[in-house]
Amino acid sequence: GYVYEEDLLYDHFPGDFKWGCATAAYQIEGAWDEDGKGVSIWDNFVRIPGNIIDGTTGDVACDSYHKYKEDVQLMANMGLKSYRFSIAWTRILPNGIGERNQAGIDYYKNLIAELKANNIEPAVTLYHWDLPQALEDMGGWLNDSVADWFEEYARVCFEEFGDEVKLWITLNEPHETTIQGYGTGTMAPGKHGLGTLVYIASTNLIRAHAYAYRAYHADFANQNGQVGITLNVGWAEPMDPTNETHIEAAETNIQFNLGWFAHAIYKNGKYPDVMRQKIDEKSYLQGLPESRLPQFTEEDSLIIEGAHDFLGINFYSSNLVYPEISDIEDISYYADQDLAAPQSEDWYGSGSSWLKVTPFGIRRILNWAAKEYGDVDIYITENGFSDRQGNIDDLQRIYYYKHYLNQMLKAIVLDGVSVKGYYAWSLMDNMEWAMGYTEKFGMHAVNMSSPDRERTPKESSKWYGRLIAENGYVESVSPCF
Ligand code: PNW
Repeated sequence: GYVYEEDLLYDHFPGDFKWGCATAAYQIEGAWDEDGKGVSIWDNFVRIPGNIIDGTTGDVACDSYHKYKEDVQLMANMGLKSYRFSIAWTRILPNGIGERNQAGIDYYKNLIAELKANNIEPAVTLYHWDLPQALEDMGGWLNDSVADWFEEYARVCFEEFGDEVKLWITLNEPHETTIQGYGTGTMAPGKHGLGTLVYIASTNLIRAHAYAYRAYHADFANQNGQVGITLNVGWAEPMDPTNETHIEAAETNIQFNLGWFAHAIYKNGKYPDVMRQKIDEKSYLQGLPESRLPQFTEEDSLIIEGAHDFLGINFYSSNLVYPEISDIEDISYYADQDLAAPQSEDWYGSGSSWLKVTPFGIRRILNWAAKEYGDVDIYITENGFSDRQGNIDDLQRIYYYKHYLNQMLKAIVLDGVSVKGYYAWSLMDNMEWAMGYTEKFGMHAVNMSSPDRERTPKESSKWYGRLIAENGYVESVSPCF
Protein backbone atom coordinates (compact mmCIF):
# COMPACT_ATOMS: atom_id res chain seq x y z
CA GLY A 1 0.00 0.00 0.00
CA TYR A 2 0.90 3.62 -0.36
CA VAL A 3 2.33 5.39 2.68
CA TYR A 4 0.52 8.65 3.40
CA GLU A 5 2.53 11.86 3.47
CA GLU A 6 1.29 13.15 6.80
CA ASP A 7 3.81 15.96 7.27
CA LEU A 8 2.04 19.28 7.07
CA LEU A 9 3.25 22.37 5.25
CA TYR A 10 2.71 25.45 7.40
CA ASP A 11 2.06 28.23 4.91
CA HIS A 12 -0.68 30.40 3.44
CA PHE A 13 -2.91 30.25 0.38
CA PRO A 14 -2.90 33.15 -2.13
CA GLY A 15 -4.64 36.24 -0.75
CA ASP A 16 -7.59 36.17 -3.16
CA PHE A 17 -8.18 32.41 -2.86
CA LYS A 18 -11.84 31.52 -3.36
CA TRP A 19 -13.03 29.30 -0.51
CA GLY A 20 -16.42 27.75 -0.99
CA CYS A 21 -18.86 24.89 -0.62
CA ALA A 22 -20.70 23.18 -3.45
CA THR A 23 -24.19 21.75 -3.93
CA ALA A 24 -26.44 20.76 -6.84
CA ALA A 25 -30.07 21.69 -7.51
CA TYR A 26 -31.60 18.21 -7.54
CA GLN A 27 -29.71 17.16 -4.43
CA ILE A 28 -30.90 20.02 -2.18
CA GLU A 29 -33.77 22.08 -3.59
CA GLY A 30 -36.86 19.89 -3.40
CA ALA A 31 -39.97 21.72 -4.66
CA TRP A 32 -39.82 19.35 -7.61
CA ASP A 33 -43.10 20.48 -9.16
CA GLU A 34 -43.58 23.96 -7.69
CA ASP A 35 -43.99 27.32 -9.38
CA GLY A 36 -44.06 26.09 -12.96
CA LYS A 37 -40.99 23.86 -12.86
CA GLY A 38 -40.84 21.27 -15.64
CA VAL A 39 -40.10 17.57 -15.11
CA SER A 40 -36.47 16.43 -15.32
CA ILE A 41 -35.03 12.98 -16.04
CA TRP A 42 -34.24 12.66 -12.30
CA ASP A 43 -37.84 13.39 -11.28
CA ASN A 44 -38.79 10.32 -13.31
CA PHE A 45 -35.75 8.13 -12.62
CA VAL A 46 -36.27 8.15 -8.83
CA ARG A 47 -39.85 6.90 -9.30
CA ILE A 48 -38.77 3.62 -10.91
CA PRO A 49 -38.47 0.98 -8.15
CA GLY A 50 -34.91 -0.25 -7.65
CA ASN A 51 -33.18 2.83 -8.99
CA ILE A 52 -32.60 4.51 -5.62
CA ILE A 53 -31.14 2.26 -2.94
CA ASP A 54 -33.35 3.49 -0.08
CA GLY A 55 -36.41 4.15 -2.24
CA THR A 56 -36.23 7.90 -1.65
CA THR A 57 -36.56 10.87 -4.02
CA GLY A 58 -35.41 14.49 -4.24
CA ASP A 59 -39.03 15.72 -4.16
CA VAL A 60 -38.34 17.63 -0.93
CA ALA A 61 -34.64 16.91 -0.30
CA CYS A 62 -33.20 19.66 1.96
CA ASP A 63 -36.01 22.01 0.90
CA SER A 64 -33.46 24.64 -0.08
CA TYR A 65 -35.99 26.08 -2.52
CA HIS A 66 -37.72 27.48 0.57
CA LYS A 67 -34.78 27.64 2.97
CA TYR A 68 -32.12 29.34 0.85
CA LYS A 69 -31.80 32.32 3.21
CA GLU A 70 -30.97 29.98 6.08
CA ASP A 71 -28.45 28.18 3.85
CA VAL A 72 -26.70 31.45 3.04
CA GLN A 73 -26.39 32.11 6.78
CA LEU A 74 -24.66 28.73 7.23
CA MET A 75 -22.17 29.84 4.57
CA ALA A 76 -21.69 33.26 6.16
CA ASN A 77 -21.00 31.58 9.51
CA MET A 78 -18.10 29.66 7.92
CA GLY A 79 -16.79 32.79 6.20
CA LEU A 80 -17.22 31.39 2.68
CA LYS A 81 -16.09 33.64 -0.16
CA SER A 82 -17.99 31.75 -2.84
CA TYR A 83 -20.86 29.27 -3.25
CA ARG A 84 -21.09 26.79 -6.09
CA PHE A 85 -24.68 25.77 -6.83
CA SER A 86 -26.46 24.56 -9.93
CA ILE A 87 -29.47 25.93 -11.76
CA ALA A 88 -32.28 23.48 -12.48
CA TRP A 89 -32.76 23.77 -16.25
CA THR A 90 -36.45 22.85 -15.81
CA ARG A 91 -37.11 25.81 -13.48
CA ILE A 92 -35.88 28.24 -16.17
CA LEU A 93 -37.18 26.49 -19.30
CA PRO A 94 -39.77 23.88 -18.24
CA ASN A 95 -39.66 22.21 -21.66
CA GLY A 96 -35.91 22.59 -22.08
CA ILE A 97 -36.26 25.11 -24.91
CA GLY A 98 -38.79 27.82 -25.67
CA GLU A 99 -40.91 29.45 -23.00
CA ARG A 100 -39.29 30.89 -19.86
CA ASN A 101 -40.66 30.41 -16.34
CA GLN A 102 -40.39 33.68 -14.42
CA ALA A 103 -40.92 32.14 -10.95
CA GLY A 104 -37.93 29.86 -11.48
CA ILE A 105 -35.78 32.74 -12.69
CA ASP A 106 -36.82 34.76 -9.64
CA TYR A 107 -35.75 31.98 -7.28
CA TYR A 108 -32.16 32.15 -8.51
CA LYS A 109 -32.20 35.96 -8.63
CA ASN A 110 -33.22 35.98 -4.97
CA LEU A 111 -30.59 33.41 -4.03
CA ILE A 112 -27.89 35.38 -5.85
CA ALA A 113 -29.01 38.63 -4.17
CA GLU A 114 -28.90 36.95 -0.75
CA LEU A 115 -25.37 35.66 -1.44
CA LYS A 116 -24.18 39.09 -2.58
CA ALA A 117 -25.68 40.73 0.49
CA ASN A 118 -23.42 38.41 2.52
CA ASN A 119 -20.34 39.01 0.36
CA ILE A 120 -20.45 35.52 -1.10
CA GLU A 121 -19.77 35.20 -4.83
CA PRO A 122 -21.99 32.87 -6.83
CA ALA A 123 -20.26 30.18 -8.93
CA VAL A 124 -22.95 28.67 -11.10
CA THR A 125 -23.15 25.23 -12.68
CA LEU A 126 -25.57 25.24 -15.60
CA TYR A 127 -26.00 21.49 -15.79
CA HIS A 128 -25.68 19.15 -12.83
CA TRP A 129 -27.42 16.11 -14.40
CA ASP A 130 -31.09 17.19 -14.37
CA LEU A 131 -31.93 17.22 -18.08
CA PRO A 132 -35.49 18.33 -18.94
CA GLN A 133 -37.56 15.20 -19.68
CA ALA A 134 -38.94 17.00 -22.75
CA LEU A 135 -35.42 16.93 -24.23
CA GLU A 136 -34.78 13.33 -23.16
CA ASP A 137 -37.95 12.46 -25.09
CA MET A 138 -36.14 13.75 -28.18
CA GLY A 139 -33.04 11.63 -27.48
CA GLY A 140 -31.35 13.72 -24.81
CA TRP A 141 -27.55 13.75 -24.96
CA LEU A 142 -27.65 11.28 -27.87
CA ASN A 143 -29.34 13.81 -30.19
CA ASP A 144 -26.82 16.07 -31.96
CA SER A 145 -29.26 19.00 -31.52
CA VAL A 146 -28.70 18.91 -27.74
CA ALA A 147 -25.70 21.21 -28.21
CA ASP A 148 -28.03 23.87 -29.64
CA TRP A 149 -30.64 23.26 -26.92
CA PHE A 150 -27.95 23.69 -24.25
CA GLU A 151 -26.67 26.85 -25.92
CA GLU A 152 -30.19 28.33 -25.85
CA TYR A 153 -30.52 27.54 -22.14
CA ALA A 154 -27.04 28.92 -21.39
CA ARG A 155 -27.87 32.17 -23.22
CA VAL A 156 -31.01 32.61 -21.11
CA CYS A 157 -28.93 32.17 -17.93
CA PHE A 158 -26.20 34.56 -19.10
CA GLU A 159 -28.88 37.12 -19.95
CA GLU A 160 -30.84 36.75 -16.70
CA PHE A 161 -27.99 36.26 -14.20
CA GLY A 162 -24.80 37.34 -15.98
CA ASP A 163 -24.58 40.80 -14.41
CA GLU A 164 -24.11 39.12 -11.02
CA VAL A 165 -22.45 35.81 -11.88
CA LYS A 166 -18.78 35.90 -12.96
CA LEU A 167 -17.88 32.23 -12.71
CA TRP A 168 -19.82 29.84 -14.95
CA ILE A 169 -19.42 26.07 -15.06
CA THR A 170 -21.18 24.64 -18.09
CA LEU A 171 -21.33 20.93 -17.20
CA ASN A 172 -20.70 19.02 -14.00
CA GLU A 173 -18.85 15.74 -14.54
CA PRO A 174 -19.86 14.82 -18.09
CA HIS A 175 -17.97 11.57 -17.39
CA GLU A 176 -20.76 10.52 -14.98
CA THR A 177 -23.55 11.91 -17.18
CA THR A 178 -22.41 9.60 -19.94
CA ILE A 179 -21.00 6.56 -18.05
CA GLN A 180 -23.80 6.26 -15.49
CA GLY A 181 -26.62 7.81 -17.55
CA TYR A 182 -25.92 6.11 -20.90
CA GLY A 183 -23.52 3.29 -19.95
CA THR A 184 -24.25 1.43 -16.71
CA GLY A 185 -27.75 2.86 -16.33
CA THR A 186 -27.19 3.63 -12.64
CA MET A 187 -28.21 7.26 -13.12
CA ALA A 188 -30.88 9.03 -15.16
CA PRO A 189 -31.90 8.44 -17.88
CA GLY A 190 -30.80 4.84 -17.14
CA LYS A 191 -29.67 3.78 -20.62
CA HIS A 192 -27.25 0.89 -21.26
CA GLY A 193 -24.56 1.39 -23.91
CA LEU A 194 -21.24 1.22 -22.10
CA GLY A 195 -19.15 0.78 -25.25
CA THR A 196 -21.34 2.65 -27.71
CA LEU A 197 -23.84 5.26 -26.42
CA VAL A 198 -21.27 6.67 -23.97
CA TYR A 199 -19.09 7.92 -26.82
CA ILE A 200 -22.04 9.49 -28.67
CA ALA A 201 -23.15 11.30 -25.51
CA SER A 202 -19.58 12.42 -24.71
CA THR A 203 -19.24 13.95 -28.17
CA ASN A 204 -22.44 15.95 -27.72
CA LEU A 205 -21.53 16.99 -24.16
CA ILE A 206 -18.23 18.42 -25.37
CA ARG A 207 -19.98 20.19 -28.26
CA ALA A 208 -22.61 21.61 -25.90
CA HIS A 209 -19.96 22.99 -23.56
CA ALA A 210 -18.11 24.63 -26.44
CA TYR A 211 -21.26 26.17 -27.98
CA ALA A 212 -22.17 27.76 -24.62
CA TYR A 213 -18.59 28.99 -24.16
CA ARG A 214 -18.54 30.59 -27.62
CA ALA A 215 -22.00 32.15 -27.08
CA TYR A 216 -20.74 33.81 -23.90
CA HIS A 217 -17.64 35.27 -25.50
CA ALA A 218 -19.52 36.35 -28.64
CA ASP A 219 -22.47 38.07 -26.97
CA PHE A 220 -21.88 38.42 -23.22
CA ALA A 221 -18.18 39.29 -23.06
CA ASN A 222 -19.07 42.68 -21.56
CA GLN A 223 -20.17 40.81 -18.42
CA ASN A 224 -16.48 40.06 -17.84
CA GLY A 225 -16.95 36.59 -16.40
CA GLN A 226 -15.20 33.28 -16.94
CA VAL A 227 -16.60 30.07 -18.39
CA GLY A 228 -15.20 26.60 -17.78
CA ILE A 229 -16.22 22.97 -17.30
CA THR A 230 -16.00 20.67 -14.27
CA LEU A 231 -14.41 17.26 -14.85
CA ASN A 232 -14.01 14.45 -12.35
CA VAL A 233 -10.96 12.26 -12.18
CA GLY A 234 -9.34 9.90 -9.73
CA TRP A 235 -5.57 9.93 -9.46
CA ALA A 236 -4.09 6.84 -11.15
CA GLU A 237 -1.00 5.62 -9.31
CA PRO A 238 1.00 2.90 -11.13
CA MET A 239 0.66 -0.30 -9.08
CA ASP A 240 4.44 -0.72 -9.46
CA PRO A 241 5.89 2.78 -9.94
CA THR A 242 9.17 1.30 -11.25
CA ASN A 243 7.45 -0.69 -14.03
CA GLU A 244 7.16 1.17 -17.38
CA THR A 245 4.04 -0.75 -18.43
CA HIS A 246 2.31 0.20 -15.17
CA ILE A 247 3.25 3.85 -15.66
CA GLU A 248 1.85 3.73 -19.19
CA ALA A 249 -1.40 2.07 -18.06
CA ALA A 250 -1.87 4.71 -15.36
CA GLU A 251 -1.38 7.42 -17.99
CA THR A 252 -3.92 5.69 -20.26
CA ASN A 253 -6.41 5.61 -17.38
CA ILE A 254 -6.10 9.36 -16.76
CA GLN A 255 -6.53 10.04 -20.49
CA PHE A 256 -9.72 7.92 -20.53
CA ASN A 257 -11.08 9.77 -17.49
CA LEU A 258 -9.91 13.39 -17.56
CA GLY A 259 -8.51 13.47 -21.11
CA TRP A 260 -11.77 12.11 -22.58
CA PHE A 261 -13.31 15.55 -22.01
CA ALA A 262 -10.30 17.79 -21.41
CA HIS A 263 -8.08 16.90 -24.35
CA ALA A 264 -10.31 18.39 -27.05
CA ILE A 265 -11.09 21.53 -25.06
CA TYR A 266 -7.69 22.22 -23.47
CA LYS A 267 -5.45 20.82 -26.21
CA ASN A 268 -6.44 20.32 -29.82
CA GLY A 269 -10.12 19.75 -30.61
CA LYS A 270 -9.67 15.97 -30.68
CA TYR A 271 -10.03 12.97 -28.37
CA PRO A 272 -6.76 11.77 -26.77
CA ASP A 273 -4.51 9.76 -29.12
CA VAL A 274 -4.62 6.68 -26.87
CA MET A 275 -8.45 6.62 -26.99
CA ARG A 276 -8.52 7.14 -30.76
CA GLN A 277 -5.97 4.39 -31.33
CA LYS A 278 -7.45 1.81 -28.92
CA ILE A 279 -11.13 2.30 -29.75
CA ASP A 280 -10.54 2.50 -33.52
CA GLU A 281 -8.53 -0.72 -33.45
CA LYS A 282 -10.95 -2.61 -31.21
CA SER A 283 -13.94 -1.46 -33.27
CA TYR A 284 -12.23 -2.84 -36.37
CA LEU A 285 -11.42 -6.17 -34.69
CA GLN A 286 -15.03 -6.32 -33.45
CA GLY A 287 -16.13 -6.22 -37.08
CA LEU A 288 -17.92 -2.88 -36.75
CA PRO A 289 -18.37 -0.71 -39.87
CA GLU A 290 -16.89 2.31 -38.08
CA SER A 291 -15.18 3.29 -34.87
CA ARG A 292 -17.35 3.45 -31.74
CA LEU A 293 -15.54 6.72 -30.96
CA PRO A 294 -16.99 9.46 -33.20
CA GLN A 295 -14.82 12.14 -34.84
CA PHE A 296 -15.65 15.77 -34.24
CA THR A 297 -16.42 17.59 -37.50
CA GLU A 298 -13.67 19.99 -38.54
CA GLU A 299 -15.96 22.89 -37.78
CA ASP A 300 -16.78 21.62 -34.27
CA SER A 301 -13.12 20.82 -33.63
CA LEU A 302 -12.24 24.49 -34.14
CA ILE A 303 -15.07 25.61 -31.85
CA ILE A 304 -14.04 23.13 -29.13
CA GLU A 305 -10.28 23.75 -29.13
CA GLY A 306 -9.48 26.47 -26.60
CA ALA A 307 -13.08 26.80 -25.33
CA HIS A 308 -12.13 27.53 -21.71
CA ASP A 309 -11.23 30.26 -19.24
CA PHE A 310 -10.41 27.79 -16.45
CA LEU A 311 -10.51 24.08 -15.60
CA GLY A 312 -12.76 22.75 -12.83
CA ILE A 313 -11.70 19.46 -11.23
CA ASN A 314 -13.76 17.32 -8.88
CA PHE A 315 -11.32 15.18 -6.95
CA TYR A 316 -12.13 12.54 -4.34
CA SER A 317 -9.96 9.43 -4.53
CA SER A 318 -7.31 7.35 -6.31
CA ASN A 319 -6.70 3.95 -7.91
CA LEU A 320 -3.72 1.64 -8.45
CA VAL A 321 -3.31 0.80 -12.11
CA TYR A 322 -1.63 -2.02 -14.04
CA PRO A 323 -2.05 -3.30 -17.61
CA GLU A 324 -4.52 -6.11 -18.31
CA ILE A 325 -5.47 -6.99 -21.89
CA SER A 326 -9.24 -7.29 -22.14
CA ASP A 327 -11.36 -9.77 -24.09
CA ILE A 328 -12.01 -8.40 -27.60
CA GLU A 329 -15.67 -9.50 -27.31
CA ASP A 330 -16.16 -7.09 -24.42
CA ILE A 331 -17.57 -3.90 -25.94
CA SER A 332 -17.12 -1.47 -23.09
CA TYR A 333 -15.44 1.76 -22.06
CA TYR A 334 -13.61 -0.20 -19.35
CA ALA A 335 -12.42 -2.97 -21.70
CA ASP A 336 -11.28 -0.29 -24.16
CA GLN A 337 -8.58 0.78 -21.66
CA ASP A 338 -6.85 -2.65 -21.28
CA LEU A 339 -6.07 -2.16 -17.61
CA ALA A 340 -7.16 -2.88 -14.06
CA ALA A 341 -7.67 -0.08 -11.53
CA PRO A 342 -8.30 -1.45 -8.04
CA GLN A 343 -7.97 0.51 -4.82
CA SER A 344 -5.53 -0.49 -2.10
CA GLU A 345 -6.82 -2.52 0.84
CA ASP A 346 -4.63 -0.29 2.99
CA TRP A 347 -6.45 2.92 2.14
CA TYR A 348 -8.89 4.16 4.74
CA GLY A 349 -12.50 3.95 3.56
CA SER A 350 -15.59 6.15 3.76
CA GLY A 351 -19.37 5.84 3.47
CA SER A 352 -18.98 5.38 -0.31
CA SER A 353 -17.51 2.20 -1.85
CA TRP A 354 -15.46 4.18 -4.39
CA LEU A 355 -14.08 6.80 -1.99
CA LYS A 356 -10.81 5.88 -0.25
CA VAL A 357 -8.76 8.46 1.60
CA THR A 358 -5.76 9.31 -0.62
CA PRO A 359 -4.51 12.84 0.14
CA PHE A 360 -1.40 12.45 -2.07
CA GLY A 361 -3.63 12.10 -5.13
CA ILE A 362 -4.82 15.70 -5.19
CA ARG A 363 -1.28 17.09 -5.39
CA ARG A 364 -0.40 14.61 -8.12
CA ILE A 365 -3.49 15.21 -10.29
CA LEU A 366 -3.01 18.98 -10.02
CA ASN A 367 0.57 18.64 -11.22
CA TRP A 368 -0.51 16.24 -13.97
CA ALA A 369 -3.16 18.69 -15.25
CA ALA A 370 -0.80 21.69 -15.11
CA LYS A 371 1.83 19.76 -17.07
CA GLU A 372 -0.62 18.36 -19.63
CA TYR A 373 -2.76 21.45 -20.26
CA GLY A 374 -0.29 24.25 -19.60
CA ASP A 375 -0.64 26.98 -17.02
CA VAL A 376 -4.44 27.00 -16.93
CA ASP A 377 -6.35 28.40 -13.94
CA ILE A 378 -7.69 25.47 -11.93
CA TYR A 379 -10.55 25.34 -9.45
CA ILE A 380 -11.17 22.30 -7.30
CA THR A 381 -14.94 22.47 -7.76
CA GLU A 382 -15.63 19.48 -5.47
CA ASN A 383 -13.77 17.47 -2.86
CA GLY A 384 -15.20 15.79 0.19
CA PHE A 385 -15.77 12.76 2.40
CA SER A 386 -18.85 10.64 3.10
CA ASP A 387 -19.95 8.68 6.13
CA ARG A 388 -23.10 6.73 6.89
CA GLN A 389 -23.87 7.85 10.45
CA GLY A 390 -23.99 11.58 9.84
CA ASN A 391 -22.29 12.20 13.17
CA ILE A 392 -21.97 15.86 14.23
CA ASP A 393 -18.52 15.17 15.68
CA ASP A 394 -17.04 14.19 12.31
CA LEU A 395 -13.34 13.89 13.02
CA GLN A 396 -12.82 11.58 10.02
CA ARG A 397 -14.09 14.33 7.71
CA ILE A 398 -11.76 16.84 9.36
CA TYR A 399 -8.84 14.45 8.86
CA TYR A 400 -9.76 14.14 5.18
CA TYR A 401 -9.99 17.89 4.57
CA LYS A 402 -6.91 18.66 6.66
CA HIS A 403 -4.68 16.38 4.60
CA TYR A 404 -6.20 16.91 1.14
CA LEU A 405 -6.09 20.68 1.58
CA ASN A 406 -2.52 20.57 2.79
CA GLN A 407 -1.57 18.57 -0.29
CA MET A 408 -3.34 21.20 -2.40
CA LEU A 409 -1.34 23.88 -0.57
CA LYS A 410 1.85 22.02 -1.49
CA ALA A 411 0.77 21.94 -5.15
CA ILE A 412 0.29 25.72 -5.05
CA VAL A 413 3.26 26.82 -2.94
CA LEU A 414 5.90 24.17 -3.68
CA ASP A 415 4.92 23.14 -7.24
CA GLY A 416 3.52 26.42 -8.61
CA VAL A 417 0.17 25.05 -9.84
CA SER A 418 -2.38 27.84 -10.46
CA VAL A 419 -5.21 26.76 -8.17
CA LYS A 420 -7.58 29.71 -7.72
CA GLY A 421 -10.31 28.27 -5.55
CA TYR A 422 -11.69 25.26 -3.70
CA TYR A 423 -15.24 24.07 -3.07
CA ALA A 424 -15.95 21.49 -0.38
CA TRP A 425 -18.59 18.90 -1.20
CA SER A 426 -20.88 19.57 0.43
CA LEU A 427 -22.51 22.38 2.37
CA MET A 428 -24.96 19.87 3.86
CA ASP A 429 -26.06 16.24 3.74
CA ASN A 430 -28.24 15.76 0.70
CA MET A 431 -29.80 13.45 -1.88
CA GLU A 432 -26.80 11.40 -2.99
CA TRP A 433 -28.33 10.28 -6.31
CA ALA A 434 -28.74 6.47 -6.55
CA MET A 435 -27.55 6.14 -2.93
CA GLY A 436 -30.45 8.27 -1.72
CA TYR A 437 -29.84 9.65 1.76
CA THR A 438 -27.57 6.79 2.91
CA GLU A 439 -24.26 8.52 2.13
CA LYS A 440 -23.65 11.84 3.87
CA PHE A 441 -21.09 14.33 2.57
CA GLY A 442 -22.27 17.44 4.43
CA MET A 443 -20.50 19.91 6.68
CA HIS A 444 -24.02 20.37 8.08
CA ALA A 445 -26.48 17.66 9.05
CA VAL A 446 -30.07 17.94 7.86
CA ASN A 447 -32.91 16.38 9.82
CA MET A 448 -34.64 14.48 7.04
CA SER A 449 -37.43 13.17 9.27
CA SER A 450 -38.58 16.65 10.24
CA PRO A 451 -40.73 18.75 7.89
CA ASP A 452 -38.56 21.76 8.79
CA ARG A 453 -35.37 20.00 7.68
CA GLU A 454 -33.37 21.69 10.47
CA ARG A 455 -29.66 22.11 9.74
CA THR A 456 -26.97 21.46 12.39
CA PRO A 457 -23.33 22.47 11.90
CA LYS A 458 -20.87 19.58 12.15
CA GLU A 459 -17.38 19.99 13.64
CA SER A 460 -15.94 19.99 10.10
CA SER A 461 -17.79 23.24 9.29
CA LYS A 462 -16.04 24.88 12.23
CA TRP A 463 -12.66 23.48 11.21
CA TYR A 464 -13.21 24.75 7.65
CA GLY A 465 -14.21 28.18 8.97
CA ARG A 466 -10.95 28.39 10.94
CA LEU A 467 -8.90 27.37 7.92
CA ILE A 468 -10.61 30.05 5.83
CA ALA A 469 -10.05 32.67 8.55
CA GLU A 470 -6.32 31.83 8.71
CA ASN A 471 -6.17 31.30 4.92
CA GLY A 472 -3.60 28.62 5.62
CA TYR A 473 -1.96 26.33 8.13
CA VAL A 474 -0.61 27.93 11.28
CA GLU A 475 1.49 25.78 13.58
CA SER A 476 0.38 27.52 16.76
CA VAL A 477 -3.27 26.61 16.28
CA SER A 478 -2.55 23.05 15.15
CA PRO A 479 -3.98 21.40 18.30
CA CYS A 480 -7.49 22.47 17.41
CA PHE A 481 -6.88 21.29 13.87
C1 PNW B 1 -19.89 13.87 -7.66
N1 PNW B 1 -16.58 8.37 -8.66
O1 PNW B 1 -20.09 12.66 -8.31
C2 PNW B 1 -21.10 14.71 -7.99
O2 PNW B 1 -20.77 15.86 -8.74
C3 PNW B 1 -21.95 15.08 -6.81
O3 PNW B 1 -23.24 15.47 -7.23
C4 PNW B 1 -21.96 13.93 -5.84
O4 PNW B 1 -22.88 14.12 -4.81
C5 PNW B 1 -20.56 13.79 -5.29
O5 PNW B 1 -19.60 13.64 -6.32
C6 PNW B 1 -20.41 12.63 -4.33
O6 PNW B 1 -20.63 11.41 -4.96
C7 PNW B 1 -19.18 11.63 -8.35
O7 PNW B 1 -17.06 7.22 -8.86
C8 PNW B 1 -19.63 10.39 -8.76
O8 PNW B 1 -15.34 8.53 -8.52
C9 PNW B 1 -18.79 9.31 -8.89
C10 PNW B 1 -17.46 9.47 -8.57
C11 PNW B 1 -16.99 10.71 -8.14
C12 PNW B 1 -17.87 11.78 -8.03
